[in-house]
Amino acid sequence: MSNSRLGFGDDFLWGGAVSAPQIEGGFNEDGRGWSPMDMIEYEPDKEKQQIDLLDFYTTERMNAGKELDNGKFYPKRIGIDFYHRYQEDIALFAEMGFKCFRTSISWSRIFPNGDEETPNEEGLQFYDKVIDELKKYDIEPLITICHGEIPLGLMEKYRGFYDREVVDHFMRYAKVLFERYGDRVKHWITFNEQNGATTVTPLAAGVLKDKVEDMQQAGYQAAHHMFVANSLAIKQCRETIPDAKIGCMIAGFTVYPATCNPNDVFQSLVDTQMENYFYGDVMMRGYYPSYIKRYMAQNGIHIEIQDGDKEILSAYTSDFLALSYYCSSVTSANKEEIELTSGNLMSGGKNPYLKTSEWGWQIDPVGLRYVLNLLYDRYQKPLFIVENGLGYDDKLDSNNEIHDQYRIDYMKQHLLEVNNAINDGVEVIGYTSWGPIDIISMGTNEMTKRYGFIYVDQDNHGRGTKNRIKKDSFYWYKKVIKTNGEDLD
Ligand code: BGP
Repeated sequence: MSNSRLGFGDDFLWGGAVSAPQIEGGFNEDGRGWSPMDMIEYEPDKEKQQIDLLDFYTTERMNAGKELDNGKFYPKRIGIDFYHRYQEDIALFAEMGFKCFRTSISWSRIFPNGDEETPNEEGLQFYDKVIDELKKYDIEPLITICHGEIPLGLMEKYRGFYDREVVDHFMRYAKVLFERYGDRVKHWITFNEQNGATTVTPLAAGVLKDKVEDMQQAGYQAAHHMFVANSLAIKQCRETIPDAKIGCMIAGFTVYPATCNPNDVFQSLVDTQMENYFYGDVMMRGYYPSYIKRYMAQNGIHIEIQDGDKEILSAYTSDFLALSYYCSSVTSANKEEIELTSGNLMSGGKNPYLKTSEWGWQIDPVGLRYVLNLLYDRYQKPLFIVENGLGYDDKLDSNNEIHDQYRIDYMKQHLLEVNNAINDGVEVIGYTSWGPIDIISMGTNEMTKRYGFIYVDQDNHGRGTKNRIKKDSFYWYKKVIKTNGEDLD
């Protein structure tokens, strides 16, 4: 590598990231309550397609899922059985030299219905064991408090985060986590991809569709309640664990104008404001930006902001901004004229300069450098890349091996651009690749959308030995970590 390359900092947090509903399984063990993720069934006719997750967010479909033995398969109920195999999996992460491992806590393991006064001790003990196992190998846990699943009980009794009461339930839960794990966990994220609250409200804010009349209105109100919850959690975290860092997280969207027509360029600014900046602005700067107030006024969106909320938002801003990044898109002033392709959380305009993954996500390493610069320029606080990777339908060869050079290429190109961003002056504190071990896909519910350095012998129907097999990328990532990113070949 050239000498002009600054390199990753000595404390750079290399590792991997997963979420509880995609990895754990054990859905009905040790007192766990229902999660909405338990109710999303596998749809075999939708192979290699994004399924419409939002279709599942109705009382009727949630109730249908409660009937056990209804003949349907719900992949997130079994995950990849991390609940019973966490020791083996963490040993493999340690072998790769992980400095950090991001996972979420399943809220309904701790408060099965969400509104109990006291937590479920058995649920707490599971995460004690996971955290202790990580610490045994000096792996820093990075805990997401809520990754796309609030207890189903809170969605049924209330309307998810649309209802203010849920903030109190969230705070009781968060306080329990800080008190229980604060001696060992020094890095926290409040909500996964919080910018989904206004775009995929049922999923990100836990709102059942039949419970609200106007989902857009509900989305903005829920987003506000989640902002308040984020700030109150920061306050609580600072009181309980003064030496911890607590960040917020967004899905990082890079949106290019389809042409250099000034109208397209302006549209890309508007899309960036709505999709990226709005959430970062409130949680990193501590106030509602003017463009969103204008948007809400023009669209008849009225949100209730209680006395004291504005003060809380401005007093407790996040220590770092975490982001996921997978792909970029293009936009235009005439949106109906652009061809769409799928992407993380939502589809976007196709870019003729980019290739796509098998699932249509546009591969754009430079887009990562771009969004890192954009966000750092704006907030001047550390950034943490907590998701990035390539979903690929890996196949075992006749020797039971997987030669995933395509994944190595993808990650190498992205890490070079992270390094370029660092050279640009951006402060990046870590990189946790998405799904270091194959897990259930969030957006397709498939097992065959594999991101891992470790293959899991399990198919879309949950069949297989569940044996773990190291892919070529396993050894590659081990070397990357060992050389602190110096050797990316
Ligand atoms: C993000 C989610 C993750 C993860 C990832 C990849 O939006 O935070 O949970 O799954 O996307 O998406 P998918 O699993 O659909 O490929």
